[in-house]
Amino acid sequence: MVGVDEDVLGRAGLTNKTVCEYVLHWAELTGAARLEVVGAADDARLIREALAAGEIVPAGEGRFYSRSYHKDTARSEERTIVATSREGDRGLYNNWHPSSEMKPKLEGLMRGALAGKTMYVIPYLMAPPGSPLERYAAGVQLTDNRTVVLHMNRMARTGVGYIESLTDPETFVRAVHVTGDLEHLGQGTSEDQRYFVTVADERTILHFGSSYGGNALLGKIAHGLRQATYDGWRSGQFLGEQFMLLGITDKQTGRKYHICGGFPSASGKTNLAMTLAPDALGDRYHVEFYGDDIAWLWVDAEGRLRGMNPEFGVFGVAKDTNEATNPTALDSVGPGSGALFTNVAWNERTHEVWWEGRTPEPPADLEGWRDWTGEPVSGREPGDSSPWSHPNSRFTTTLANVPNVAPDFEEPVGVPIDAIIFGGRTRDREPLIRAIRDLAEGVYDGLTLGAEATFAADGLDGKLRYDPMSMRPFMSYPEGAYAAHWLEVIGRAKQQPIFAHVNWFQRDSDDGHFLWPGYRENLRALLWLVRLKDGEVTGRETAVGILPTEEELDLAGLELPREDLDRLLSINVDQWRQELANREAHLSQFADLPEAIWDAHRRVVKALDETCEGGGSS
Ligand code: GTP
Ligand code: SPV
Ligand code: MN
Repeated sequence: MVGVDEDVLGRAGLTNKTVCEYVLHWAELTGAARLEVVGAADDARLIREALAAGEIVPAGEGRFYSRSYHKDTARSEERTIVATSREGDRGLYNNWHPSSEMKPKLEGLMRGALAGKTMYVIPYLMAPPGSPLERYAAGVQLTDNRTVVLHMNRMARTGVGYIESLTDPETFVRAVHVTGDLEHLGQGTSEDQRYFVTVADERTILHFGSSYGGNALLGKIAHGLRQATYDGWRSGQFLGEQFMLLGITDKQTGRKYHICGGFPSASGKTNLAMTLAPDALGDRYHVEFYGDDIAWLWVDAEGRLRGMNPEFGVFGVAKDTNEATNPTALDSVGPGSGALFTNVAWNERTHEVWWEGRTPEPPADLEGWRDWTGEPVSGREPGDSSPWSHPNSRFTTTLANVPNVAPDFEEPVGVPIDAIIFGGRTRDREPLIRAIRDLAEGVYDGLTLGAEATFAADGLDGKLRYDPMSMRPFMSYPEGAYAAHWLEVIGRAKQQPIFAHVNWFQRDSDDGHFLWPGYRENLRALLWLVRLKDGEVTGRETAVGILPTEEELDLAGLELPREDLDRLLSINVDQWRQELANREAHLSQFADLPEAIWDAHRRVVKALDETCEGGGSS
């Protein structure tokens, strides 16, 4: 016998028996006082309730703001676990534990945790309806947190209809979120109570101890990446990757290209995916936005590699978003957008929001401004230069709010993929772009993606580390099998995509300035890549890939110092030799790495050896 009124489910139109049983099981275990089935149709009411309860506050017309607990502002990689019943699923990065150990632990933490509280039931779909991958996309999140529901409504397609229309009523992800008593969870100490567990072989997600981002919105990272990656591997059908996805139309030729690619968290996916062409190239090229954080890739019956964004919204980094860097992002959070801001600075008098880099200087009139912790900035000690907004503060808005969203972004068939790029924050060594035609060398390049970690994960900012395919925090099965699955899935495509490694973050070793202006200018590198693929340019072969020559890169309207351009378009052989030695050690940690990847590695080593004695630039 459970305490809740079970009829609520039927009245909400939820008739799927398996779903109802799952909901009632967790209602009983958590001791929830009430059930409420919610989705996008309830958003306006939930906003009113959240405003009345002070969980969110107004932030301009039709926009809202909330702060998260100050020890709950980013993903915790340490506390994130993939659990299964198969020891063979243990990888280097997936923090594997037996599900027989983790499930009772999480059940213990969640037992009784919702006494007196409402359990919200959110049916959702991580795909456009009708997608060939729909059977992997359905889920039902349970949460005790109304603000989490508001985020889910923006980040995923939500509503009873998505779960009632399932062809196989059993194939939904069970996603349970309990916020926990945030002030007493010992975050970051040896007494840490938080656990973010994906029980991948049971398609069950159990997250305890956060109300923030990917820790709490379970459709996004936990389902859209960790679970999807596991499902894609076990079914042999698809890849789930932390990728942005964009389209470029050449108005002169009428050709449209689709490019997807992985950069680690807070390394530029949202900015690239939403980019506009630089002014000087805008008459010819139009860029369209499909997705900024996740892409699922598969090969269709005709042998074409296709990709789609399973998400419905954007959870974007606020820092440095402004009219110059990302005007489309600003438009997407404009008046009436329904956007939610988290952990930025907020003005209690005017309801404006501000974050570092929004304008060159913070607002001059300090009256009413409170920083992300809720403290008035006017009360700060002189010389206190701590940021007004948290470095991982974010905005949440729907894809449809992005002005250059592709007209076909909801097409269930996805889009054909022409190119796959990898990149990250690398202050030296990596040139602006190097293209790779061979599949194994492309996968090898992804596996050896090395970059500086960012503030999107607690306590890692600036740390140099390998982050395979930008999936290190989201990897759910062993890396060797992951590489083999990549070779297998992409290998099926009749038309192979071109690969490339890009780097917008190379710095001058003396004064530290970025050699490349970045943001909208990044399109220039991508245009060169698709021209290379089409055979319109040839580039320059190096040991680590094909680099653009200066003439091939369209630099119209862009002035760059000569030394910077030379550095951006060349490789330093000595640095690369050192890097290749590191890669050998890195790859050796992966069990069962396909021989094709080792062959690719050896080819690059050999090519570097033959480049020139003693090193220097090439
Ligand atoms: P997640 O949502 O965490 O996965 O991040 P993301 O990869 O989508 O990163 P995002 O585009 O939000 O960028 C993160 C930070 O990098 C922001 O502060 C951007 O302003 C900055 N950034 C993005 N692109 C560039 C660029 O081309 N050059 C420079 N210098 N900074 C950039
Ligand atoms: C990331 O950290 O890569 C994100 C944000 O996309 S979160 O949803 O918090 O994981
Ligand atoms: Mn991300």
